Amino acid sequence: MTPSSPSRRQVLLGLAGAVGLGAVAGCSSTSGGGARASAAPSALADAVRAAEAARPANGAVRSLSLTAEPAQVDLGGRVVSTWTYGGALPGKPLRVTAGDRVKIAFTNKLPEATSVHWHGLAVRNDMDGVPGVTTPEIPAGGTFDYDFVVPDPGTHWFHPHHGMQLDRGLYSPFIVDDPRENGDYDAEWVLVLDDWTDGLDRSPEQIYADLTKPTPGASGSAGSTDSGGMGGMGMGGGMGGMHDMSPDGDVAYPLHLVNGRGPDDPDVLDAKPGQRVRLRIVNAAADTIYTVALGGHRLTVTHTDGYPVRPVTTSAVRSGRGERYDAVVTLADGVFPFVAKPSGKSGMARALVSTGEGRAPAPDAVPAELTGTALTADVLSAADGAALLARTPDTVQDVLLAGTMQPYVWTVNGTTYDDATPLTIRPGQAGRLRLRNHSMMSHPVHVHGHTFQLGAAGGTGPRKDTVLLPPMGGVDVDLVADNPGRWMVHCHNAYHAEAGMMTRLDYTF
Ligand SMILES: [Cu+2]
Repeated sequence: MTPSSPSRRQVLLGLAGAVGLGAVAGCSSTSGGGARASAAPSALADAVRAAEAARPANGAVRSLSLTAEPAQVDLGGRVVSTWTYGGALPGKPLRVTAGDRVKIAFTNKLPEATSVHWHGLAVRNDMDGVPGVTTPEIPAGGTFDYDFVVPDPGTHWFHPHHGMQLDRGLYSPFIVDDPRENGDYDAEWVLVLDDWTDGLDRSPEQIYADLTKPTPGASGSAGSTDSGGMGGMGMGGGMGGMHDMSPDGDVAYPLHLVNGRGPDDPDVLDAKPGQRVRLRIVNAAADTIYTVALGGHRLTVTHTDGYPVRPVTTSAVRSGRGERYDAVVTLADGVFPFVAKPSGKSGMARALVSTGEGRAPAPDAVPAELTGTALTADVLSAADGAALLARTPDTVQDVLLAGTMQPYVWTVNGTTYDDATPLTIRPGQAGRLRLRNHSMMSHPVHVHGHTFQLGAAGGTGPRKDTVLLPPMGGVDVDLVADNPGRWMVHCHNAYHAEAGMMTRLDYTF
């Protein structure tokens, strides 16, 4: 029941007193430890308050409640005990309008501490839900009142930022409507993808323990993490066969889900032929990249990570963990499989789209749309008005990802999070992060509190908060330091993050 490694927990707890949002969070500053503090607490807290006050608000206040709790869920014929938001899988979507101030009364009914991170929302730093860095962890039985103005329209989601809890059932969509968008479609569906083990096989904590267990005879020693070139490549044999020998994930899951249902008893989405439907596709998986397609249809991708792109029509979309893609589709007459094929892994997840008569395709039917080249974010362009203003970066910093399967250690800039020296930026600066993958595994890099633009600010790349780096791949991303705080920059593979592949972007004053 201890989700985090002792060392990281100690660092995080130590940071709680040291990093300086104490004045906002109501903690008193005590002892330091871990990564260095780089801003006076009061300056940062003042800046966070000022940024919130300047955030465009529409005056509406939405009071919501949210509970994390153990529950039994039906995965489509298989009932398991897991942890959920509100007893549902996925948790019921939260839906608000950009500019709303939301007050979310959160109750933790889990048997251990947790937190809620609002993935994709550039909220005030002290509501970002990273225990010990931005927000206190919420103990078992505890409550916390989240309170922030929602800045970013689009398809987002929320999940814990605590140990391996994300790989249980703790995830929900967070849909933010754009009052300026007229919505040229008849209906919309949220499709949440997930890789599932809890209650069917090992727990996420056991998987993590197995991954990090020293393997007799393995080459390398703990801490030698810069040999990244061979990291993860074909080294699964010693891991009890759990590794799929693929660069796209470390864990073989017994089940893959769309909207909490396995392929044998899928979610059925009803519509009428000819209707235009907006699909909001959220990859909530801890370790799995999915390629998604709707049999018999082509998808017109309109957004990624909540931001509009110039529409591109494609047969399939490849989505890394944490990414979101919105697509519009005009539905034909019949019953069609919406399939999410896990990259490099066996099995598949699906939902059914039903607009009329017809027999449901077999659970293992693979739509022809999945066999072609799937769209990835790098081919998308920001829609008009969605790009950052062109600026020469004031600061350019490297984010080098490396690591190995044996030992199971994943690093940013040569260290695990315990020893990280944060990236830094000053308020108002334009920053460029040179994301470089020096390993043979893919990594989805997620930046909290900001959306970056792929390529250069003012260029054609899409705005995103999570970008999937292929093995040995890289991309430059630009962002604007308009949301002061201490922000996580990390791999959104939950196992890699837990094994150290995290750093921070700290504002300095
Ligand atoms: Cu990773």
